[in-house]
Amino acid sequence: MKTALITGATSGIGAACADLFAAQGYHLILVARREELLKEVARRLEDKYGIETKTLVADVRIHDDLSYALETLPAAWKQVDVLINNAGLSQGLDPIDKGNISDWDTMIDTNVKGLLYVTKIVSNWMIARKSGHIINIGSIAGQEVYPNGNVYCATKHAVDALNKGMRIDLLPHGIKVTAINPGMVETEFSKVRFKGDESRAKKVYDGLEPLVANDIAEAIWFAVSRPAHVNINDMLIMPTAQASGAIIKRD
Ligand code: NDP
Ligand code: 8X3
Repeated sequence: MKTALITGATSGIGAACADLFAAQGYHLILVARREELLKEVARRLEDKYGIETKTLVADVRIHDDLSYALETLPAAWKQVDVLINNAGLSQGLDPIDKGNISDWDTMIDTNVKGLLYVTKIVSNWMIARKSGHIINIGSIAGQEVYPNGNVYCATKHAVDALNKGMRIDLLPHGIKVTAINPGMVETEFSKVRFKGDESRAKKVYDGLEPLVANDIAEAIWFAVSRPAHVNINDMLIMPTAQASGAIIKRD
């Protein structure tokens, strides 16, 4: 039986991955901050697929809490086959001179430092077993920069660099590293970016068919299910109606 650890499993891409990996028979370690929602996801998947889960209510930005939650897992649960570094967010969409410092801190702490904190611990477990696969969720925003995307784009460019760096550093240990870089996916992402403003969030997807979270989960599963000698380095997945970060066809 295999185990996947998914950060940001309460909604969007992380929740879709939890469902798809559970359907494939994986046991799941699910990490997020919203306890009730996390437990609900875990209960539903246990009932539906007969798998086992561990829920870790943790904020990936807080190293000590995260580290305690991970390190106190029973030894059998540290045999992680797949790590999906998915927890992440955007806050605001402002020009650099009007940016909010606390938004910048939140994005950098979550998307970059949080990803690093999780990876440091779990990669050591994988190194001990000389096997594992790390999936980093980047973005089109990590391949190019769009107006007012500044700091969010910078964090996703950092994920791109870390993805490449991890692949080099973990090569001697037989660990695969893959970046999955989505364009627009309709999840809670825009609602979070605009701090609960539902109508502004909805406008992001006006007149186009965005990706859905399961499109990305399926791409991740494709990467994970390749034979042992094949690694997908990265994948850029866009809605048909989106040519680049800012070039979008709206009806
Ligand atoms: P959602 O807002 O739907 O999901 C984000 C998840 O991350 C939630 O489960 C949230 O859980 C978790 N999370 C956020 N902050 C923290 C934290 N500090 N500690 C632990 N968990 C956290 O968005 P998406 O599913 O769209 O986003 C998932 C990833 O995909 C992100 O990295 C995002 O940047 C990336 N992405 C999204 C795109 C999109 O268009 N939607 C496109 C390209 C990339 P909780 O609040 O319970 O902690
Ligand atoms: C999230 C999607 O469109 O803001 O990475 O780049 S977008």
